[in-house]
Amino acid sequence: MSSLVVHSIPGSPFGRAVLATLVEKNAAFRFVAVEPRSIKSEPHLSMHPFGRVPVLEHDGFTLYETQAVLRYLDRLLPVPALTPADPRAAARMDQMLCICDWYLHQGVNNIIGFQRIVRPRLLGLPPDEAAIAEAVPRAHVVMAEISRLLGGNSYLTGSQVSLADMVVASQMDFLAQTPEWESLTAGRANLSAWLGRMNARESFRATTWERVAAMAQVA
Ligand SMILES: N[C@@H](CCC(=O)N[C@@H](CS)C(=O)NCC(=O)O)C(=O)O
Repeated sequence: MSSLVVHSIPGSPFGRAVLATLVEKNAAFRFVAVEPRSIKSEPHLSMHPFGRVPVLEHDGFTLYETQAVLRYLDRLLPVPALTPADPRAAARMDQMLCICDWYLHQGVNNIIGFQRIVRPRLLGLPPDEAAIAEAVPRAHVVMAEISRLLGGNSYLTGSQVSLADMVVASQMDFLAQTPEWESLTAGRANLSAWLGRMNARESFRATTWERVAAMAQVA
């Protein structure tokens, strides 16, 4: 059995970034499903004191925070490299990872994605339309900037896939399941084309919500 263990919730975009990275690396791993209602209590808090997912365990080493986990995996499993060698492309990757944490997730996906998908699907509650409406202008700013930085490249840092694509595409594919997606990508065809490219990769086909839920059942 693999010594790499990912604890996450099926459907979690941050969790998906870790799982997709492991698939890109062709690494064996085990998936442990975390029950959403139990993440703010023990035993999960012993692994992640902030009560979130994902968490990686590797031979007694426990790590949380997706960026840290991805960089660890990229050093641990260096082939194929998911950090560009070129300093400017690497800087773009770092920038995209920060944009994802600070602007795409915070204030956009944790509002629109949460209200549209998580609340109805996992909590059985209706979306808060006012919260969504308030987040949409921020979402346009984020989408415009990611579209501008992507430009005519195949991937976010150039012609090769990187950790930035793993993280941003996981968030974007979540947002793509909401009715807001159409207006958010209007006039930004490069974003939809890039997400299509990402979704065609084995790493993304293997880590859809349904496929991760199925992993949880056999773990
Ligand atoms: N900064 C954390 C964010 C992780 C995060 O927010 N995960 C979400 C799921 S995608 C979560 O655990 N949400 C539960 C909550 O906020 O209570 C990371 O990069 O891993």
